[in-house]
Order: sequence, then structure tokens, then C-alpha cells
Amino acid sequence: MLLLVGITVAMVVFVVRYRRSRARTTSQAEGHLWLEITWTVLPTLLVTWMFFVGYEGFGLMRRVPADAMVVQVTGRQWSWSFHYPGVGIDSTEMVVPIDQTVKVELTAPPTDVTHSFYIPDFRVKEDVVPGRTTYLWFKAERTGTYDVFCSEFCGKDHSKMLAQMRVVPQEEFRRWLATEQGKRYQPLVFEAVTNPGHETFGPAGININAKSLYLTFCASCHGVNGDGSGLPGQARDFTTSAGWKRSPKVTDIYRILAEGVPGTQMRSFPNLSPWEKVASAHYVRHFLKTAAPADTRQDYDALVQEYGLDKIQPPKPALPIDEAMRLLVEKKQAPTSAAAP
Ligand code: HEC
Ligand SMILES: [Cu+2]
Repeated sequence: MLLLVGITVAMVVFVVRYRRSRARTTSQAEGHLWLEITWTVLPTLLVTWMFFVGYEGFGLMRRVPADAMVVQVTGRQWSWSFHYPGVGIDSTEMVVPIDQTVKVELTAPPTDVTHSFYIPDFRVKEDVVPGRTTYLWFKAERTGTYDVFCSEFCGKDHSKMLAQMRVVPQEEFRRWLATEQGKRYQPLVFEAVTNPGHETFGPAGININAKSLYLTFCASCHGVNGDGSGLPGQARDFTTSAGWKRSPKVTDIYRILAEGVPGTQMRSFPNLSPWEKVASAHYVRHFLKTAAPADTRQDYDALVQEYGLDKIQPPKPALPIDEAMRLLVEKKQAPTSAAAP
């Protein structure tokens, strides 16, 4: 305010006072050595000092503590997804334990656009650049639910590119991981493709909210009512089975979700687990006004074959490096009497 008012007032006064119509000749001013030295040296010292103060804060932001847990975040038009490496799960919300340093690794697919990951309550923000990995870190000291925004204008639904971050006690975090692992790794069954329970869906004990998945990942283009109104004339209208590239069978929609439609805005959704893909497929089908074609046992078996769905395994828990080294040494020292095969 001080600078704004000071500069503006001075400017207006000078403009009026020295306006051209008063037509006065100005006197020539000579240089003033000490004045010039002063206004060069003082600001230089001032901004150099500001640089080092700022650099300290910058260092704090860039140096991630060694004990950090990693969450990989992918920004796409127009949603966030959160990957937990090591346990091999993907989630639509970000959940982190309290009192734990978290390193957030950020990226976007090379075919996407620039986003920016922003948690206002935490005062952290970092650009998300297609094909590159950037990062930020934080340590949450209070439990609660916090908003995540995209703060780089990234197209039509930029303002709806929202997510939630939940900070929970350690114990609750472990329970959450277990449930999410169940969602991803419980083997798919044939009944899943024939059961059109499209609102909430999934194996016993694990409810997948298909509607919320649809609203997060699909509605921006296909419309809340599945009529393709998000990208008029481009995104498939789900209310009719006319003009589909594949069929509206669950297994075919699964393939679309696994592979996308190359050359169009319809991309693949690697972050959705097999159960979530099937749940989304049922949800897509419930928009159909005509009868939906049924999946047969053969359709299902072909899908299982194609994507190796019977062979999906959760990743082995990664051993801390010390523990791994100890095991390795013990193995080497173990008597080798047992006959080698
Ligand atoms: C960024 C926009 C966008 C998003 C997000 C999106 N789609 Fe699409 N989708 C499209 C477009 C565009 C097409 C039309 C592609 C074509 O057939 O040329 C399409 C086509 C489809 C088709 C029809 C494929 C066929 O056989 O013709 C299905 C099914 C589909 N999307 C399902 C989904 C589901 C489920 C989601 C959410 C998980 C989703 N889409 C998210 C843009 C999008
Ligand atoms: Cu964005």
C-alpha cells in the first residue's frame, strides 16, 4: 500500500506539474558520485541479504527428510490419482498417516497438459509437468480432511479437478491400506460381470462406489447422465448402443478402460483396479435405454486370458535395506550341505 500510494501520487503530481503545455526548459543536471554509489551499493546489499534468507527456505522445501514415505500422484484432465508404491494400490483420495514425512512425487502422462498440485491448508504447491517428475514434501501434525486443488488452468474442467486428502492415525492408515489392497487384488469372478449392482459393488466386505468413480473420472467428458454432454459430439453417448467402437458388454468396456481409444480423448485408466473397471462398466451400462448385451462365460474367460487376471499378485512387501542385507549374509553363511538341485 505504501509503495502503491507513494508512487501513484508522485506520478500524478509530476504529470500535472511538468505537463508539456507549461513548456518550460529544464535545467541540465550533472551526475552526483556519492548519491549514485549509495543507491547502487545499498540495494545490492539488501537484495543479497534477501536472497540468502530466501535460499534457506528454498533448501528446506527441496531437501526431503530421509524417512519420507512416497505417494506418487498423477494429474490428468481432469482428475488426480494417488499411487502407493510398495503396496501397489491406486486411490481416488489421498490418505496419509499423521506424524509421517510424506514425499509427493508428481507427474502427468506425456500426452496430458500441465497441472499444479496444491494443498492450500499446508501451503505447498508444485507444478505437475507431462513426462517429468517433480516433488514436494510435508509432515502432517493434525488429523483431518484437507482439499487438494489444481492451480494451473488446464482446460474445461480445471475448476473441478479436486481431491481430498485425509490425515489419519497410523493404525487407521494400515487398515485403509489393507482394504485398498483387497479392492485391487481380490481375484475377479465370473459373477462380477453378470451382476449389474452398479451403485455399490465389489467382493464381500469391499464396497466400490461406482457412482463416485464415474463422477471423479468419467463425468467431465461423458456427462453426469451419461449422454456425452461433457465433450459434445466427441465423447460416447452411453444412452444408446449405436456407433460404439466395441460393444457395450462389460468385457468390452473393460478393454476400453484398459487401453483407451488411441487418437481420441478417451485414455486408458491404469489406476482403476479390475473390480473398479467392472464396477464402472456396469455403471456405464445402466445409462443404456436399450437392452444391454449380456456377457457369456467365454467372454469372461477370454478377458481373464487377455489381461492375465488370474495371475495378478500384490507386490511383496519391500524389506528395509538393513534387514535385506542381514538375510542375504545369513543365507551365504548357511551350511551348503543341502544338495543343490
Ligand atoms: C477426457 C475425456 C474422457 C474421459 C475423462 C473419459 N472418456 Fe470415455 N470417451 C471419450 C471419448 C472422446 C470417446 C469416444 C472415442 C471414440 O469412439 O472415438 C469415449 C468413448 C468411451 C467409450 C466407448 C468406447 C466404444 O466402444 O465406442 C466408453 C465405454 C467409455 N468412453 C467409457 C469411459 C469411462 C468408464 C470413463 C471413466 C472411467 C471415461 N470413458 C472417461 C472421452 C473421455
Ligand atoms: Cu489441472
